[in-house]
Amino acid sequence: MCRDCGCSLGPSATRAPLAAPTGVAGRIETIEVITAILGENDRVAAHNREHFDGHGVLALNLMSSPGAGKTSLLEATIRALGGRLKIAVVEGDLATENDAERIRACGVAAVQISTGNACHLDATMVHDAVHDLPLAGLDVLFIENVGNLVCPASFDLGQHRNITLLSVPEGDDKPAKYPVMFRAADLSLITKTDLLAYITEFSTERAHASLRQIGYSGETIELTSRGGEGFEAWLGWLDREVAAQRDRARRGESLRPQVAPDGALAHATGVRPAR
Ligand SMILES: Nc1nc2c(ncn2[C@@H]2O[C@H](COP(=O)(O)OP(=O)(O)OP(=O)(O)O)[C@@H](O)[C@H]2O)c(=O)[nH]1
Ligand SMILES: [Mg+2]
Ligand SMILES: [Zn+2]
Ligand SMILES: [Zn+2]
Ligand SMILES: [Zn+2]
Repeated sequence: MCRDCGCSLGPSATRAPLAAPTGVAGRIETIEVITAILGENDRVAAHNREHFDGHGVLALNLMSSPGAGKTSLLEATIRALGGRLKIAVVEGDLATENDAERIRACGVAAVQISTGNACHLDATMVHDAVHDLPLAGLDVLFIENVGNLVCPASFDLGQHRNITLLSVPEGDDKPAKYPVMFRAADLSLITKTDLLAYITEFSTERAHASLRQIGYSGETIELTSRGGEGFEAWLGWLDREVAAQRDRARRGESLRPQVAPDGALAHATGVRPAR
């Protein structure tokens, strides 16, 4: 990605250590540190997005709780597209190379980020992962975030769109319980709908109502990674977004997704932002 940009952001060069001092002065100091980190994160995210825009690549951030079906969706999407769109994937997990290996087994380039104990991806991790990735000719870069229904929504990675998955076994009340992540979504996917026949407590009507209740007004698609009508609707969304990104790139425009930075503050300090 950064071959000709004179990038000086070497691996993890921008990550400041996170101190955790105590007391009021310590809290204020911690908030200042977090605010600086978020500012730095936004700068690196903008750098990533400039590269994506420069090549007309659509970058999508997939978020959900662990196991909601992000990697399965990607595997099924790659197979269904049959090479029609050129895809690369960044995988985020605390540990293992499992998801990247699953994607590579489908014939697509994948870079695994192992975050260690970090429960979300940040822009520097994504930058380091794609620094050497050739973007020319790529249509879509999927970034599969760490399975976590809370703080991934608080960090801009350089993506254009956020996609949040809600799987049937999780229950239809999850948007109401975890509103930050669902509110930040441009597209919500209700996944594993093949299980509706067995998990009869899940009501898709209640899931839609739960999304409306938190003020979500984006599109929602019900699907299973086993294929079918909903899956076709998802592929249609993807095609429209790829075309829209190419148009934006031609016009020299960009698109920043919704980010909820307050969540990062609360996450790292225990301090709730004032309402
Ligand atoms: N029945 C059914 N099972 C699914 C579907 N999608 C995924 N699964 C299963 O759900 C489990 C988790 O799927 P993954 O795709 O690994 O989920 P993930 O969100 O990538 O998980 P993490 O990366 O660990 O957060 C696997 O056993 C999948 O086979 C689906 O549409 N229907
Ligand atoms: Mg996964
Ligand atoms: Zn770089
Ligand atoms: Zn660069
Ligand atoms: Zn986190």
